[in-house]
Amino acid sequence: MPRLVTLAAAQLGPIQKSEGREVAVERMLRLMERAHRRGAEVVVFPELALTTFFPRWNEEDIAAADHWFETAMPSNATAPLFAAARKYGIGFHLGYAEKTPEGRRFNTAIYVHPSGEIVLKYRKIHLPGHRDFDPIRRVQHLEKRYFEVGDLGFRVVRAPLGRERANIGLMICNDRRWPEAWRVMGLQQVEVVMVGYNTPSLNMDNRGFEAHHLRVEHSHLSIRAGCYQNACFAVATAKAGTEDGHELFGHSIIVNPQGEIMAQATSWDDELITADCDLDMCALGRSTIFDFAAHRRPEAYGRITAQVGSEPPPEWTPAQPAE
Ligand code: CDV
Repeated sequence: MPRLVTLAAAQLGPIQKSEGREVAVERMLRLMERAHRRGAEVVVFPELALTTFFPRWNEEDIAAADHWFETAMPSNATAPLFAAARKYGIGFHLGYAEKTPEGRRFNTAIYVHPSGEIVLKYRKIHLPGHRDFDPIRRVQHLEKRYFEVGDLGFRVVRAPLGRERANIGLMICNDRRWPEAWRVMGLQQVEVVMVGYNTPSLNMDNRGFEAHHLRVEHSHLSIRAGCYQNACFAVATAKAGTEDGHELFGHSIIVNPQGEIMAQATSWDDELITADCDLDMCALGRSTIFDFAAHRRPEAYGRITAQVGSEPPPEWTPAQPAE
């Protein structure tokens, strides 16, 4: 018997700076209802799904950005999402900005069981961008200013997913580009990775040339490789379209353990894509080419955890000095 689950990526179109959570939540509720009608058992929403991608806006006083953050989950604004999960019997993934009671700020994602209970929480570890206003950049990316590095690691939990139980892991946006994040979860036999993202259509660093068409390619390449090399599915969901003049690409995808794209969004707006996923597909890779117990060689991987930045290799010099 296949272990079938129907997974959905609920891509969101743009959310403007002036729009409140209730606008986003209303749109998300419509997507949940659509997911229910299509038989989806889990819906994955993007990173920072409740607001515009606010790290592009500079606030000298970080407290002035507090209105973008959630101090409780669920809150009054997000409670309808939890109620919809119960009504439809659907689990969901939500990305949001979290401010803890101690005043710590994180870029956070949760996976919520259809009962409304939070099964798994993740706080983004790879924070791209910079801490201070950068005059060279076309658009600011101040994640390092607004968020602390996540302190929950890359945890995987076995939990109900539709009628099955599955090994579930979460990552957020830039994490998808780091093989280390995937492998730490692969080592916990992850079967479904949920990842939301906000990625500008253009490289905003303004420090070199990255062809426009390769932006999506690099995102898909990273997700497909992560799935293949760790024998898992991924649901990767974008916030897409133009927010206050700043374009984010869409192209949300659902990927299988062979690295194949099973479904892909084609708009840069609210859009639901679904795929029927047999979780037993994870067994092939995990028991053959990526049978970690048989083939990994951690004794050769010391640099991966011992070192952060790269360093130049030693210079080769010929044994015989040139005449
Ligand atoms: N939100 C993100 O983490 N975005 C980054 C961009 C800045 C490159 C990403 O990796 O998609």
